[in-house]
Amino acid sequence: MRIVIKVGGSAIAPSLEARRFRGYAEVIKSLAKDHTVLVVVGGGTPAREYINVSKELKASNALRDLIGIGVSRLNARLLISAMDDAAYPEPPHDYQEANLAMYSGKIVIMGGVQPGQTTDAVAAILAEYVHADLLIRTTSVDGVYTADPRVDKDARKIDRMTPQELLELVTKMEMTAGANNIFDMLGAQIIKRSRIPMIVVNGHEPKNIIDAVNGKPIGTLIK
Ligand code: U5P
Repeated sequence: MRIVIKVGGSAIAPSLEARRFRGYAEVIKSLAKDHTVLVVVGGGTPAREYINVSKELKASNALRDLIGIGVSRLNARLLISAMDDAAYPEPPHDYQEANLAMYSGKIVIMGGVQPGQTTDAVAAILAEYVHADLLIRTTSVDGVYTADPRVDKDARKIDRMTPQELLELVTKMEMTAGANNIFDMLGAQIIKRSRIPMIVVNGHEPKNIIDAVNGKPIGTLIK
């Protein structure tokens, strides 16, 4: 299969620690033995820190987004560092570059590309562009919930939903630089039109990605 993995910043970089990048690198390398794997990495806590300071300094939203993109690319470089020679050495700047890099046979690892979206949209558009069979999104909770489980004790995990239901859920959320949402709206729209199945899993345990690829009932399936 051709698989795009969106590694949530909240899963790989809640703080910057080598062990988390190592954990992801092991799982990604093992998946790449049987599959073509492309990875998009989010910004995590470091991006939120930079974005908060830039907000205090009165940076525009677009500039804050560019700062977020810069940090996601740094996280991509950290993951590349953990991959020995298995990864393409540079995070591509756009989808075309990523597509070409994929044909090198190396694992492509990238961050954000342009203001006004998050790395969720990057992962969805990349998945569409390269005709991926599956998109996996790792996050800091066990899947998609009816509300944020960290603040709402009545939040219920959804095992399976349609792309239209995902779109309706995310349309209610606000979009600001560094926002921590289930999936961004543009990404949800792309998922809907391209009909690529997506599985949202808890990324604190990167092995969940392997279970999801192997069809085990885990996280939330959006199909
Ligand atoms: N970002 C963009 N465009 C992208 C990817 C990321 O503007 O293509 C910015 C957003 O401000 C986002 C932040 O909130 O970088 C960190 O990315 P993420 O972890 O939210 O995906």
